[in-house]
Amino acid sequence: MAEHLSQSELDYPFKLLEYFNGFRVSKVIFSACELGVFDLLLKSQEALSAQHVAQELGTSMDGMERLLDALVGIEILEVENRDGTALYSSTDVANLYLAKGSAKSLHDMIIYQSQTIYPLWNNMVDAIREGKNQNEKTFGLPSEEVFQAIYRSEEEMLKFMGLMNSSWVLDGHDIVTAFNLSCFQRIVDLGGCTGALACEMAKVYPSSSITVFDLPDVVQAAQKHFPLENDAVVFQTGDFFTDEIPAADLYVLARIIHDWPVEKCLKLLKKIYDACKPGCGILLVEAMLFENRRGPVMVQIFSLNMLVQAEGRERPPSQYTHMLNKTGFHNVQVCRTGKSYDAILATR
Ligand code: SAM
Ligand code: ASE
Repeated sequence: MAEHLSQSELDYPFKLLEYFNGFRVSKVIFSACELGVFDLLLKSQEALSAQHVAQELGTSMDGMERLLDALVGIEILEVENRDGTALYSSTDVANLYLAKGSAKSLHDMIIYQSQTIYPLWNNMVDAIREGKNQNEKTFGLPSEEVFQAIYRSEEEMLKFMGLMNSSWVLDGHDIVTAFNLSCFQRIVDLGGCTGALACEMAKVYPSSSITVFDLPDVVQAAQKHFPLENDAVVFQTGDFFTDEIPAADLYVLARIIHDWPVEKCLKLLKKIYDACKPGCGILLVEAMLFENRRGPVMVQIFSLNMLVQAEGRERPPSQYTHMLNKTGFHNVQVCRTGKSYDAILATR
């Protein structure tokens, strides 16, 4: 919006109007993704007309043309004119991140945002009034347990696992190299889900043994639907609140603490502390707020997502440090990666 910089927002509220439109921009990308537009354009290797795309994907010609034009407008697709016909092709970014099969695909992240997070955010007003998540109202299921709601069907479990899995495509390497973890022989990733982050660890620390610990249904689904390329990673099933946790030199908790209120976090951290020997480590992986909570905007918005979907919140580094110190851990080190997720290492 550089062309509007000189005009006051009071004269004409450009930024405000652009923000209002944000949810529609999201849905343009999500819809194209769900319809398979990016997969078709990647596969075809040549620019296609709206009619061709509509025919291949079984949509109306009129609807598809408007969608493709909007995608060109937001610079996700490119267009050229040949003999009066508009021919659409993908940008490199769309091919790399939006097509389903690509190595860096964010397809599963988009599906979850579009099909689960979008309806939840429809109840944001109630979430703020009540100060609690909207799983029951949004999905019509009576459940007090966050993960009972998130995993309300096999299909939903797989979608959530797809979301979790896809984040580490972008941030995994920065997280596992944020600190030198080579001194830790046995690493356990508590709530490690599909094992995506564990796999990144196995690549960087080939001499460490890595165990992913998660609920039985999750481990079963992970092994069936998200086979790992690295057999250095093994799975163990259990409930980290009620069962014994496996012995380790380093416990990883990625996006675990932000799911829960402080009392449950302290309970879990205490349990880990008791399982630790002196010198053992704990690595927290979270999107951290600035200390004064004035950003990053993405993390402020993630924190609202935790309100609408879970029991937790996003926190600044001092709150993690405080919980760790209160539990008995020390040498707390904070590493901001500059990407979405950051890391905190502490030792017993
Ligand atoms: N660590 C993964 C990541 O960052 O990609 C997944 C984070 S996800 C937000 C939370 C994970 O904790 C899920 O895989 C969930 O199945 C697991 N989980 C939730 N409650 C659990 C419990 N009581 N015991 C073990 N795992 C649990
Ligand atoms: C959780 C992380 C997420 C629990 C529910 C969640 C995310 C979405 N839903 O631990 C990932 C990050 N946040 C967003 C808004 O995408």
